[in-house]
Amino acid sequence: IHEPKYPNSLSSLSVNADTLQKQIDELATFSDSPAPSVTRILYSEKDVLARSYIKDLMELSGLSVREDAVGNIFGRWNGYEPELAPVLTGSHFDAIPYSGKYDGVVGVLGAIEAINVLKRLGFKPKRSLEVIAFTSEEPTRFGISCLGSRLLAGSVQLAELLKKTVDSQNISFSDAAKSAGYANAKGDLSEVFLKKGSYFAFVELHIEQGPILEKEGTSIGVVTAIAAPASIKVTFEGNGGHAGAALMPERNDAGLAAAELALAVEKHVLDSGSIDTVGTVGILKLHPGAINSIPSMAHLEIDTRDIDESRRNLVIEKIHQSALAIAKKRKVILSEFEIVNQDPPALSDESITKATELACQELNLTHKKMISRAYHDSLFMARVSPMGMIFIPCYKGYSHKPEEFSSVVDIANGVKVLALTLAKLSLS
Ligand code: HGY
Ligand code: MN
Ligand code: MN
Ligand code: MN
Repeated sequence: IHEPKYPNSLSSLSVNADTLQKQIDELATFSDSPAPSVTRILYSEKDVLARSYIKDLMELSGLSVREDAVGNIFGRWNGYEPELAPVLTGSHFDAIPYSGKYDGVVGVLGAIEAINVLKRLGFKPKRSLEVIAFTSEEPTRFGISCLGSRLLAGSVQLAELLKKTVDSQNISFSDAAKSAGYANAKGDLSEVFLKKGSYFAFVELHIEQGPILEKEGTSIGVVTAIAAPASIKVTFEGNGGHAGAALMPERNDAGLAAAELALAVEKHVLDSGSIDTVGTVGILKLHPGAINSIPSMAHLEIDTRDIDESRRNLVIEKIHQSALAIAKKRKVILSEFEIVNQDPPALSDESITKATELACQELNLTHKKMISRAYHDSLFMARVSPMGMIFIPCYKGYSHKPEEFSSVVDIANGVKVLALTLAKLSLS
């Protein structure tokens, strides 16, 4: 009865762009910082509101909704061969402090709209199509990036770590999860793990977060690989003391050790000789944090990435050597040097990039292959499923700040390409 039927009336493929924009704007109001900035932290009240908003939209689109123990949200449209591995698409909806409203969100709300597009066309999926909204792609609350997708990818290490992880207010991961309605997140998180082969394909729609597509006037980026991210926590401890009375030769200022290490990070990154190596000290905290007290403790968090994993690892090694040398020279204690994550890069699967390129051709949209310098849940989904990503242009490449912006036309293009990519994969 069911003939595999690829949408052939492409001209009638319509995205409800205004509605989608309204949804993006509405989701942005669930924020702990004032507009135009967005701050939405894992398991906060605003995060919970965003979750119900997304689940409601999934249900309105006729998807059957379920959540796993940490709150990854799935919405499923059953195919006519429901025993086949489904095609999954989605992104995240948490937002780092004072960021924008498009990062992640475009790939969640856009995925639901892609399903709507296909339904309006009368498309019938062979493989089931599923939308996912991932839990905590951003590392803001517990210092762990891609928390939901890392677990889906079967990270035993993370499942163990989360049993003892606390946030900066000393709230445990399981208590935070419980407060958001995920009481099962206290036990064995291995139930979140996906078996390899659970999904036929995973596709993520996302803003580029870089300037290339906009600058070149290209509509779609077809991602071929995702750069390798790593993050490191460092703490120096000294004696502290009175900012007036303690003479300079007597001091071992933990804050100055941190300042020196921050500059060393920049130096080691620049010394790699490649423009693809980047490093950032995005967190630098001094204790006790008083103008007239010598810092007795300094805490840094370092983010470093590269498309070349071994080159990035060399930078990490050099940062470690510098931390040891600075501690020795400044007579402070290096009480913590913890590599929180040191992830390899991921490659897209050719079957998915091909489907996306074909979709662009059919839609007459200009496109180019590119790498992703930002990381995404796709980095981890690639471990359990063939993976692909679709990028759309964003204003000046701005991201992780309130000025982040993608036009409604670019978003609609992304949704169309996603819809056709899903259709192709569903029928294969
Ligand atoms: O930091 C990243 O690359 C991502 O936006 N979370
Ligand atoms: Mn982000
Ligand atoms: Mn993102
Ligand atoms: Mn005093």
